[in-house]
Amino acid sequence: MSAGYQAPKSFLDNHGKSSGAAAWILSTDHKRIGILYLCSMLTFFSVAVVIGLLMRIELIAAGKTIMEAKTYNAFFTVHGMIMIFLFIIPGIPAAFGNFIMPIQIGAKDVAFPRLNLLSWWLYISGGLIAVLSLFTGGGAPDTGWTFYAPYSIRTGTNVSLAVFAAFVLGFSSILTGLNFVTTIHRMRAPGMTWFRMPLFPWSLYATGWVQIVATPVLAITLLLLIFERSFGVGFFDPAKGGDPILFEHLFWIYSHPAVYIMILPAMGVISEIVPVFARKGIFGYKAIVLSSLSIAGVGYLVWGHHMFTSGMSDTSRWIFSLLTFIVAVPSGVKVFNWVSSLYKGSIDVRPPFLYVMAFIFLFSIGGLTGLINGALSTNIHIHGTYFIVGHFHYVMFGGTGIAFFGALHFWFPKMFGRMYSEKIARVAVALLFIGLNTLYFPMLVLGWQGMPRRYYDYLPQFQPLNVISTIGSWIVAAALIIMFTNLIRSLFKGEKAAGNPWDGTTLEWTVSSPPPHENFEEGPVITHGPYQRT
Ligand code: HEM
Ligand SMILES: [Cu+2]
Repeated sequence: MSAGYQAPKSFLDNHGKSSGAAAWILSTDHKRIGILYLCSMLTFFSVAVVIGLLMRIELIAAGKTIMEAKTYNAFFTVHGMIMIFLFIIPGIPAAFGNFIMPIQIGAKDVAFPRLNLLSWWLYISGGLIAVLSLFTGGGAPDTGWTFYAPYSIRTGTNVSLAVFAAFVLGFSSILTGLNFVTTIHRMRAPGMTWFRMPLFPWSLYATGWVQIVATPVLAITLLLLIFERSFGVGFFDPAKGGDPILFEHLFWIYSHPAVYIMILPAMGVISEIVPVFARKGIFGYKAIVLSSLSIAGVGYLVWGHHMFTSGMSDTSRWIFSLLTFIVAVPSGVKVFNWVSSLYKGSIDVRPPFLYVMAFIFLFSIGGLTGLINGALSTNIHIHGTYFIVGHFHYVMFGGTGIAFFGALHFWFPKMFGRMYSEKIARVAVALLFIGLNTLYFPMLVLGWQGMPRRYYDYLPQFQPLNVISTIGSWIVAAALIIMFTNLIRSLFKGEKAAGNPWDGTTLEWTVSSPPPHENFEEGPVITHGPYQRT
């Protein structure tokens, strides 16, 4: 319900009237905040990609190639921290959720526009603190993004500040979740019942609850770690009677649900693109909604699958393993529904749809290798190897990253009012698909053969596959450069976009591109489901 909503009038709340830098970073307009997030996230992402490329160059040959072992340790830590906390967790909700979701539900803004701006400020502050941690204290942290005790307590590097950065970023995430859950409860247009709501807001709703419920656990864990480092209180340090396994439990009680914060919005994006380009409704709308909700419900119960080799009873091991298999079912349901939606559709293969195809393939490899991790016997064999690195890159980059760039190509005309070259976009996504497989598939094989993760060196027999993987990283880099050049160029030179360039059916396609101040000339009234074509 948007009744009673008053457009803020002050300079602080300037809804997109002025274009100075101050008007941007002080704007409470959800569309501007979405673009702020998008630009800042892509900046951090680019830095982390460069670090990834440097790591891959180090790994092109056995022994020292371009950096010291200690530098490599700092690199995988910083790369992981940026990719997780500054790119993939805020990711789709903060950029596209902010810009698109209020329009999709027929609202003028989110429920708490000022809180929304605060979330971005916390995000930027967290990012800057993380950068500061690289150059202060003992220098860049070298623990891996997981900050496992007891090493994280003893290392001389600046773990405390890095952990504090993650703490601040966690607050940003919680506030975004609160804001979106409230918005979706309170601000839907008249007539938009729950089951007339598009699937992207549904996915953000499920994600919002996970952000609210799980992230405080991370905040507490990180605070305990800071206390431990500052005052030696002895929660996690075995030398003081503490328990390092406790840290792992607390960490994964957040960080497994966090993978749903990463993947649910991605699934939401795919569920929007599929019906538009298949030119028919979505198959199993309610099944998709329920699978999002059940992932958000059961996802808290499987964290132990990260700790099968850390020492726990056989009973808890098989229970965690069983639950892991159960939580895979709803993801399977979604893939089934997307593919069924394409059946007998008159598919229009445009760039956003190519991202969907890439997503379904890459995410399936990520998901199926996840089952190999979830099975007890195989887990023990591949624990701590490159198989894990291959698996999570397939899920995070091949899944969420691809959905992020798919969303960018889907909503770019809406957000910026310009079209990009579809020909160049096709080249970029094809190259990205080839590059990702060349980069990450060898990692699965290397891990299976026993190459451990987080080392700057390896046994000589692992060299050929490592060379292939490094070549893959250059193909990915080329694809990203082509993609961004195409998009940035079209910001200035692209053809003007119509209100509904893809023939979509949800509300964002009923307004101009970019959408007007406060989104709708007249508040919409909803009379049917989101993907109905007449
Ligand atoms: C061009 C793109 C990328 C390249 C070349 C790359 C490469 C690498 C390499 C070489 C490692 C270290 C493996 C090890 O020694 O254990 C690594 C770790 C990691 N990467 Fe990437 N990566 C890329 C993109 C991404 C993306 C998009 C994400 C997530 C969204 C991501 C998340 C991570 C994480 C979480 C780690 C683990 C860090 C740790 O062990 O603490 N990477 N990556
Ligand atoms: Cu997990």
